[in-house]
Amino acid sequence: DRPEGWWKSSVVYQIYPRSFADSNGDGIGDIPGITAKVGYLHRLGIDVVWLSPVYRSPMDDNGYDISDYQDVDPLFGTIAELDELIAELHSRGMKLVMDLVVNHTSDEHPWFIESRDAASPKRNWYWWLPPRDGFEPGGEGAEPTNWGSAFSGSAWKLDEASGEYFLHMFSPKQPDLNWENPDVRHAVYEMMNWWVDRGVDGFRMDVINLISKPTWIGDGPVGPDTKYSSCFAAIENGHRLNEFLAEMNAAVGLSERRLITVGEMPGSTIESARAVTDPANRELDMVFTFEHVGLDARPGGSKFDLHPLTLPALKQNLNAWQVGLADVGWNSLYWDNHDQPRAVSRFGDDSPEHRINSAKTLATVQHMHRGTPYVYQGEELGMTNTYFTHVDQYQDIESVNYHADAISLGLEAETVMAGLAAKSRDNARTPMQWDDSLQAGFTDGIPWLPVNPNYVTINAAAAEADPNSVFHHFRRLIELRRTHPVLVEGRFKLLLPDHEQIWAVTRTLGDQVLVMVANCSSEPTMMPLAAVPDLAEAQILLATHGPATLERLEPWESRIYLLD
Ligand code: TEU
Ligand code: CA
Repeated sequence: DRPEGWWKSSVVYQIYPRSFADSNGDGIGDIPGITAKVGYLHRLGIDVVWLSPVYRSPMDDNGYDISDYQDVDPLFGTIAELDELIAELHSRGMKLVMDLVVNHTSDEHPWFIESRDAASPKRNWYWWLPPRDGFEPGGEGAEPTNWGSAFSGSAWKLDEASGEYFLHMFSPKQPDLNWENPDVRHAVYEMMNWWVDRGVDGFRMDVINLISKPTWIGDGPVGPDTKYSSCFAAIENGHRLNEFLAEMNAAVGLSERRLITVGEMPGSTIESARAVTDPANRELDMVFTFEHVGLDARPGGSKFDLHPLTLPALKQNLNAWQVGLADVGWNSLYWDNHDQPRAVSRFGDDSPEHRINSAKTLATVQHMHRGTPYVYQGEELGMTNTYFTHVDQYQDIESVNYHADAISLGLEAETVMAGLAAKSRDNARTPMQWDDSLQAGFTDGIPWLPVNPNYVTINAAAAEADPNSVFHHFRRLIELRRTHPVLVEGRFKLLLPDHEQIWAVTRTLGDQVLVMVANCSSEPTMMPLAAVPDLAEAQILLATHGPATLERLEPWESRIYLLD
């Protein structure tokens, strides 16, 4: 029961299994824990669950390093328990999207273990290169190129036995697969079909625009505060990407079987996204762009190198993607995921005075754009960043490695810690806050990452009981999507593009017009009435504040008006 384009009107909820719900007291979330919470997701109105990896993994990158694509890691449960989760979701008309991580495997995957043997037929399933000309294996600067990994250090690791280096854009325990090899591609498609046959409704594809490597492999320009060049810049959006995606679509019947697909594409542009999401090309349904989540980092620098974000820059970037994909393809809409800091802390104001209204207003802004909204676990509660104060509190490989690297490069400790506090992925990975009992009801053991102390007031139980909570605001937005097709299909228009506080947009379908006015600042502001349609006769569909005068907007006040 997946009608054509069903995913355009769906709302997707991302679960990071390690931090969602622990059923057996080991302090790590698991699949039975998720199954027990499907009712909660159903009450929120969620259509699709995107499940971050639960496959067998050494957990070097919390499951994004896979050693068996067709088995569930015992930490998360069993294949049978995953089948139960799929059945539970399907019984409620909900769907499951698995996380497809096929740019790289774990170095403990049998494929890579075999590939280490230079004489094995699987040698060219990965990217192996000899030391740079004139260098001995292991010598300083002997790596084949000056590419740096996303998790610090070189993107090449020497394998002593064969005296050659292998490519790893992420951790050394995440060797990149060689997609030039048709045997690799067919093994991936076979695995995907196996999952679709088990009832999976689609895939979120991890860094899928990195799979096509360049024919010429050489040094790139070195960025600030590092001695490496960006491997992403050298590799992303490779020349065979569209060919591989079309081949995958045909081999797995992605379009034919109306599966939902979203490609995570660091460095994707509107142009590359148009090619990938144009239905005529039968590649993917939508992509995750990184442009809007890159605006608050120094251009060309690391994500931890903070840069002030202005509202016009944010509005205009999202607008460019609305305009760019208005006539072809489709947008994904997200503020948050397991790699990003918490939206209300980053784009809103998580102070006690403004947290709830800014979380609601960010949700309204997201849902008023044209595309499929993605809600990250806890975003519907207005969960905040975790504000760790010592580097030892961090668990994320990216954060721990960055700290060591930055300090060794001589960056000031407090600058580095401020960067981590603002951007560490652990901000999104503290356990889901279910209620005000010990450990927020996440576990009756010791959680793998500390629960945010604000769980006492910020938790699902309190939210569901409070009709004015962020949870019910999300629920109403999701409900509106069902009752008002204009919210799904309506043509998007940004108003007041340069206003520093107000985010105003319209959505138009036939003679129906939705108008959103949002004060995305912590100061009150006056609404230039001439800039919006006449709202005197309009009906308010959803608002953060009570009855108000048209032209005044309180801090983080937003309203959705219906004109028809
Ligand atoms: O993330 C891809 C990616 O680009 C992130 O590493 C991002 O650049 C970085 O975290 C800053 O936001 C995907 C997964 O979502 C991430 O969890 C994995 O660590 C990574 O790929 C490797 O699989
Ligand atoms: Ca557990």
